[in-house]
Amino acid sequence: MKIVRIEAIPFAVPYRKPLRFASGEVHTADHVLVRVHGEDGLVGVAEAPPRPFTYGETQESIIAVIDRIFAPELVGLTVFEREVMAARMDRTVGNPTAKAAVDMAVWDLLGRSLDVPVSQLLGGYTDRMSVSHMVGFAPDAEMVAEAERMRDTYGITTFKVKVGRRPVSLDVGACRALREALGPDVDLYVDGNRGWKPSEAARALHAMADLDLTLSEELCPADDVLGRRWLVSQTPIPTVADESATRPGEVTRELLGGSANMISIKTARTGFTGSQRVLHLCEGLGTEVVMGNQIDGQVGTACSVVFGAAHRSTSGRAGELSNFLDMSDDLLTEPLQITGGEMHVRPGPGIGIEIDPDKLAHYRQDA
Ligand code: MUC
Ligand code: MG
Repeated sequence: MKIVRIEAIPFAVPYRKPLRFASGEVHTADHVLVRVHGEDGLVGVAEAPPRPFTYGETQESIIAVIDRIFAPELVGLTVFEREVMAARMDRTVGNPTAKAAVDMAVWDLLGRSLDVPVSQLLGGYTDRMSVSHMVGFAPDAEMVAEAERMRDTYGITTFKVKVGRRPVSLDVGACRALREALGPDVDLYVDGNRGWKPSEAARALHAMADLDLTLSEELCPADDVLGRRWLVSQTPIPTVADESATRPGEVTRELLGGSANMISIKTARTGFTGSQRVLHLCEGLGTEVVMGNQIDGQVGTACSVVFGAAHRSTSGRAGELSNFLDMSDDLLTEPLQITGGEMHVRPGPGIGIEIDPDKLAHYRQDA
């Protein structure tokens, strides 16, 4: 089936409560809905979240690169020519979330045209994932209250705590308050979004040595090359590369350079095609992975669970699938559900979601 049209639609949904972290904060989901139209009238969808503080993309830049470069390169190809699509999009450097959304919308269209769920096309390992919730910066008591609410309401027992503030003691205190309130049975890990220097990160990890942290992610910038390598040698906690490892070459560099020993996979930046490349590279190297969150809305979260559930090594650990809960609304006809700490893949063809036309009309920014 041929692709006849690709649309990039800006929309904006306010957050009830902003997410704050070392590299920025998000108050509104000002994302781009990508719709790929097939010649038989079927439409595939996905969303691109602009993260200027991580990838340099904005809502406007995502729309421009899709409208001006990717759509003309891809219209006329069939949904089976995804390798050609990837090669053509890769002629343009950067723009990871724009490329990823186009890729995933094409997979959605492929699944719909075959009447098969994408999760089964990708690997079909299981139909669900455990959920991990990201807790952003706030006074300690608010961070604790949020984690307790997520545990009591949704059954979530894995939490990623944002760290990377100065002074370092703020984050150490927050992690300690969370561990004391939640007890030994929850999994806690930390993500610094490059906020600390290597020496600060080492000091913080030392101060938190009794908190049984399971992972530490991106505590300092990738450009602190030797500092990051030294930090890995200072801690028994696996070091996750996230924004420093956004494509296979970067994954290889971080791992072989000794600056990380685990990788965060985000469908929002590598789509389904690129995420499989990263996953298979990690499997080949014997490296663990975690499904990360690009502060996705429900469309993006549905993509994460589709990919995460499809594969053995991504479904074996809680994926970051819950931060859409802080949005005031979303675009789906049926909201995603988290129960008993788990999210299921939707059973329908493609990604398994439908966009509510009234909600899209209400939140789109170009009408
Ligand atoms: C994360 O894992 O880092 C915050 C910034 C970003 O790019 O993604 C989020 C979550
Ligand atoms: Mg991260």
